[in-house]
Amino acid sequence: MKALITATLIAFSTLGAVSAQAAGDHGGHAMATPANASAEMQMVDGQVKKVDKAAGKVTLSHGPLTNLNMPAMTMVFKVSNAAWLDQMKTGDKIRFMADNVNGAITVVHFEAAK
Ligand SMILES: [Cu+2]
Repeated sequence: MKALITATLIAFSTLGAVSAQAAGDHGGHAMATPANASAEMQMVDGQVKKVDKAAGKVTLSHGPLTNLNMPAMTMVFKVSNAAWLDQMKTGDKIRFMADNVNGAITVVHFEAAK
């Protein structure tokens, strides 16, 4: 019993230390990290690599996603609106916003690039 209580206390005190860690150290410009990261969500360029309508997912090569602290890369996203998958095909250039929705990186805004 005593051991269980101790373990719980350690778990709680560790949590605080982890969430205090702020990432986003991008050289030159000093950028404050707001508590609500979605406040700085912005449109990002992407290119469609693969559309998986059955899974409701799309593979995009994307530029840096500053709100998610993610560098440019190619990865799989969920989409918040499955109808967007009908408007995407491999090779398309798009503009989009992504956010972390319940632990899944999700395209939350999409438009075709002009
Ligand atoms: Cu990524």
